[in-house]
Amino acid sequence: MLYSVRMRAAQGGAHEAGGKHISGAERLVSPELLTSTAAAMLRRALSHSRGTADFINFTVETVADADVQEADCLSITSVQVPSVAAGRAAAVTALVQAGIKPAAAAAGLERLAGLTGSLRGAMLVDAQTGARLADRSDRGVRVSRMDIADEQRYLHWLQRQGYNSIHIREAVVLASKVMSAPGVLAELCWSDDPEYTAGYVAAAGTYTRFTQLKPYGSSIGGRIFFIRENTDLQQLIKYLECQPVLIRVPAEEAGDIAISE
Ligand code: WAQ
Ligand code: MG
Repeated sequence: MLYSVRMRAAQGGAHEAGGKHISGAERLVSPELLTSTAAAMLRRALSHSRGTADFINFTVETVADADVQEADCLSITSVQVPSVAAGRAAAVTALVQAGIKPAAAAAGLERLAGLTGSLRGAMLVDAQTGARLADRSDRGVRVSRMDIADEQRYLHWLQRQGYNSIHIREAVVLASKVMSAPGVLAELCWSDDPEYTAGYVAAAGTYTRFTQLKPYGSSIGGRIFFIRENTDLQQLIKYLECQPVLIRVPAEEAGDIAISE
């Protein structure tokens, strides 16, 4: 049995009462890690660069082992870009390579860049037309009930590639679940943390980081999932929100670690 632990924190009241989203986190942990996981989330919500939360919601639920699916971890590539404009142009190119129509890729980027506040979840966007799908206005679709299968191996794997930030650690797990969903072609994301300018495009097994997708100091970030035509949106949203998924570190890397230890 595992526990799904979810936290969302806001300032100025609950999200549903118009509060500003401060922080959120999703984990899927064994019973012995439940208390420490929840305590770490609480600490995070209370000291966040986006501001101090005055509303914090926790949800803890058991998940039966038989209900858990597995999915492969994306591989990570980093692209240094000289400016936000260059990063955004490179991100659009990566989306087009992933099969998103150029106009839809550009429209998706404009949707993120044009937000006036951060949503709690992701926008779904048609990969052909750039139209927003299943619009839930400022709520979006919150991906939940996912974690890494073997955390120590994952941290080791990340560290060997020079990645230590918690932003990357969490985003790769989220993007790996999203890319395992039926109908998702690609994801575009940048952080809502004002000091964090990097973002990524996930597509076709790869998580491509761009060092600058957002100006320093901006606290508006977000996520867009580009959806293939004829996708059953109800089924997709159910998978993203509810299906428990554990992410496996790539097999050959795991083999390397086993040999070197
Ligand atoms: N499901 C859907 N959307 C989410 C979720 C979720 N579980 N969590 C966050 N979002 C949306 C929400 O609109 C946030 O405002 C936005 O994404 C950004 O969330 O160096 O830190 O947690 O490799 O601020 C990218 C890492 C970090 C780039 C992304 O996102 C790198 C990050 P944040
Ligand atoms: Mg954030």
